[in-house]
Amino acid sequence: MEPRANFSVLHRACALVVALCTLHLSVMLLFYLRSTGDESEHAPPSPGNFTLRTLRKGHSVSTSTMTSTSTMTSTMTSTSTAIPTTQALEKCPDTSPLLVGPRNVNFSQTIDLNEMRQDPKVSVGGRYKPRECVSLQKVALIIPFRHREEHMKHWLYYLHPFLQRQQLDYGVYVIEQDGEDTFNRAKLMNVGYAEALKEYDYDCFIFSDVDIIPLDDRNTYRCFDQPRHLAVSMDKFGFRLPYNQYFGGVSAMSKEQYLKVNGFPNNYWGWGGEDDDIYNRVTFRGMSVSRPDGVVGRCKMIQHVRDNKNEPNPQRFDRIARTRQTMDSDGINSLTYRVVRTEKDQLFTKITVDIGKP
Ligand code: BGN
Repeated sequence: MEPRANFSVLHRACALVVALCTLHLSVMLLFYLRSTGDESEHAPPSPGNFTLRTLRKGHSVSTSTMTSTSTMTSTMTSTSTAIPTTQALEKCPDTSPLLVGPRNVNFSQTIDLNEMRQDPKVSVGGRYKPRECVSLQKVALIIPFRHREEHMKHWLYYLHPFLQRQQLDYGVYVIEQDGEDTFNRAKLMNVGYAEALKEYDYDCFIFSDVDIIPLDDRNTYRCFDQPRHLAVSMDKFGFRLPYNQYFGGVSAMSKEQYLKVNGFPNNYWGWGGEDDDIYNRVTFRGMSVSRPDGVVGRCKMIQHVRDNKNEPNPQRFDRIARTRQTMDSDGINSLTYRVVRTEKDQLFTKITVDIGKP
């Protein structure tokens, strides 16, 4: 009996050793498998994973980089629950959803611009761009100016909200003629074009009198396929065009259109004719004038007495008869002036210039 009992004890001990070995092997196998899984996470990542990590580290990826990298966008969408995402801004729509249509304006109310100056959306110099989308155009508003502070207040008061509802990326440039010599509206327009471009890569220019306020925000202050006349239906003219070729008050030209006509003429001193000259330039370069309809294009002019030193220019008839001969040598390519002073208000940039005299 004794050897049998010994054999049984030995058998049990062996079974225990085998069980322990199996357990040991299983545990080893388990650790091995887990460590292989971890390693695959640390292995050189696929482009998708790499992007995700980059984004996780720094959330300050610029918008433009995000839009141009499609893997980034798709990775972000699929893991959007885990990562705070910075939305890529889309282009603004052709028609802004913020438009309200016809609005009344009242020139008898006292304007206080200080509240408007507190608006954090407008940055110094009268610059604005929408936060909700990327504007379709970068628009510089050029306003020739002298001694019209009251009109300027009204313009700023009505136009800033108007342009913002149109979702434009814009800047306001008031170009003041220094001194008291005869006024030259067209030359100040050329100066505005040149000065605005030194600040920002504008692609559209709105040339506006300081006293004209549009009444309907569907009249978009932007550029079109053809040079655009915007002040088409003015109260002063019974809400209609005074004549078919009229291109005064407010007009819009893209950089390309403007350069094609060599800008405005520089030698119209005093009132009248310079807008007819640029109209001629437009047609001589094979372009036509586009306009909004007479309802959308309604606008009001602030009544005022004629400015000093802006008497009707007696030479204007002769000059507009010669546009074809003069337009290549008189314009943005022959512009000379001297900046006297630049002032940055919260709502506009005012550039005072010496443009000489007749
Ligand atoms: C026109 C003026 C324009 C002016 C409009 C509206 C001339 C040129 C000689 C025919 N043109 O008569 O400059 O914008 O009236 O006021 O004077």
